[in-house]
Amino acid sequence: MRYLITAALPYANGPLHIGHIAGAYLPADIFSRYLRLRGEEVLFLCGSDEHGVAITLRAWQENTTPQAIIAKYHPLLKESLHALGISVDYYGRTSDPLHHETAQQFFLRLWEKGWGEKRSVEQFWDPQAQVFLPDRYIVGTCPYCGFEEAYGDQCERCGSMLAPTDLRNPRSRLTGATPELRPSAQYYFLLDKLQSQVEAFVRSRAWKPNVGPVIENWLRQGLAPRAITRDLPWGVPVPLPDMAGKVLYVWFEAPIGYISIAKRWALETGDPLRWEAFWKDPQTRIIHFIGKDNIVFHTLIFPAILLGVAEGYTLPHDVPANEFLNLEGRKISTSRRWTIDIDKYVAIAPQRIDELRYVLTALMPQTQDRDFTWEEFAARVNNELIATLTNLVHRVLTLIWRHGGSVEVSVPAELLEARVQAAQEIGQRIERYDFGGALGVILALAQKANKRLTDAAPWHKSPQESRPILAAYGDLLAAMGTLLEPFLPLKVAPTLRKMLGVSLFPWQRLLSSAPLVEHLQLREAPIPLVAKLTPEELHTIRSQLLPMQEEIKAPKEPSTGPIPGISIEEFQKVCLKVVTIRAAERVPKADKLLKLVVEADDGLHTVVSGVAQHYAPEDLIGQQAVWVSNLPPKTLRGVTSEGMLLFAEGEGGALVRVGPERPVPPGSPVK
Ligand code: B3M
Ligand code: ZN
Repeated sequence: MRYLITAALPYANGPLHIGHIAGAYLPADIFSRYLRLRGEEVLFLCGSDEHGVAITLRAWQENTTPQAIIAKYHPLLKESLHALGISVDYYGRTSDPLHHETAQQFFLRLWEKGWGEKRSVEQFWDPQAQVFLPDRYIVGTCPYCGFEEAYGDQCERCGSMLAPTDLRNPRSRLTGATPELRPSAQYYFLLDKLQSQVEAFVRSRAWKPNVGPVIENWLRQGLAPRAITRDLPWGVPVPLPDMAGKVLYVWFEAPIGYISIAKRWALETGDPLRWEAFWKDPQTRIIHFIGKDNIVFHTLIFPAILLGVAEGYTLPHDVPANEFLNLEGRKISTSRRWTIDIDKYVAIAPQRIDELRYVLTALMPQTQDRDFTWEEFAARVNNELIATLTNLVHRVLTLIWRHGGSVEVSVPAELLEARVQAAQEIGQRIERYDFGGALGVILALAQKANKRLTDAAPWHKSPQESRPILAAYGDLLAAMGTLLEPFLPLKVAPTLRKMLGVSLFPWQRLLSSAPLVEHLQLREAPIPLVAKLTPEELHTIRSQLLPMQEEIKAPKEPSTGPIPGISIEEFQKVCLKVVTIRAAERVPKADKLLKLVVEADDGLHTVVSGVAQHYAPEDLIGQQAVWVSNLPPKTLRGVTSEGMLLFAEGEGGALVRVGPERPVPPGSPVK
């Protein structure tokens, strides 16, 4: 069987974090490696998603260009995946001219086929920033529940889906300015006309239990026409003369990257048409690994595009989306710096990559959100990877080494049978995308073998007596060298094979009860597969990766001494007001500081707040806070702060904004 495996194309505007890896890249890699061992033809593709509004706006906010941002992150993403052993065959990018051309052809073809429609729509324009604002960059009052800080696409309070024009009192999140409605022409993809074709496709597949209901939900609401062009300066230009200055919507063109990257790969192999076997042969299975937030685009919209162009493209065989991985009980967030970035982990712990793969597989959010904690990381490494797996291998090999380094392998039939069954189950679980479960089977196998070894206690016996005991383990250890390969391919599996002097077996061999090896000959003294993870090493790793964790470990002691009392008159000298935060940005070269512009009853004021590690600027814009207004001005890093905003100190030193329970007019006194 031929397979095209893809993993979500990461946005080239930030590093990869552990959530991305556990969500899409590691499952795609384990799956690909397993298929290759089974002898299947596999092409595993990925690449950078280099367009979209997030990159454009970030460039705008940081006073740089989208090109500068992708020039930094495209190589970083590629290197991070490589360092983690994610075995992509080709890593492409959507700024590739071949991608632009391919996406434009798709657009034109849909238009030709009658699936498109040009519509004039009114869109919000930020007069200060001189840009059309994407839906999420507009806030205003929700028409359903009255929440004053609803986003242009959704109200976070009542959950209603919104269009930005539904908002009362709309404001730009970029500048705080009142946006103006301006007419603009956009192309719509008439998804509604393809609903029955898409439904027929969806019903012909068996989806993962966490994916099917999401799809059904969208289908129930009905597929609605969607704008597939945008007024943005950065992206794939719309290939029509009357659309100058507009680009294709990123979610329209990015999935087409799976095709254009296959074309680029084929070109580089010297066989330019080779990609067609992966995209146009119905025998090929196409499997997209993604996170749950991308489900609709991969199961409905992209298939609709493929159906719409009607050029013989194969529809996905499966889209095994994962849920989210949280970090120490909180949602991972790059902008709030609550994250473990892969490039940093790789730099700090290059010798511990398989360990990270192990833990991320064990904690993979396959059907529900999971939580990564450093405590669990250490426990899994020490108790499972070391105390179980490494210990088994080490005990057996050390004894063999002591007895001269070689042993004739002789395995009771029931142990061979147990290995066959385990290999079968591991394969079946991988095929069901239950990677954590598959790894669990290997661990259970090692646990049983460990117990048998402890019970037999060969180290108390003479060489003659212990030899047959050790001989029974040869087959299992040789099998482990291959069973572990999809999961721990960088250090653990290859080291084991090297120590045993065996190579990778085709998966098929593991499914037959014929012994894998007849004789084991160790060439060098065995070393532990995984070195013990000491508390000191763990401390070094985590303190460099997540500085805030240190605060969690040692919470500030509440002061216990007597609190000097003040009179009510003294307290009333403090002038507290509710303000609305209208603008927020980082203070350059200051990790902790945000410069905020707040609105009070007497106009705008600038306040510098030490909360940059707790809030992303855009999350504060539009929020209300309590302001101490009559402090003397203070200059911090060249910015003069008028007064200060109040934040509560939560668990672990987390700073939490203090504001009124319901919105009040800016400048309202707090008494
Ligand atoms: N760039 C990744 C994300 O949503 C998005 C995936 C595109 S896959 C074609 O984080
Ligand atoms: Zn609402």
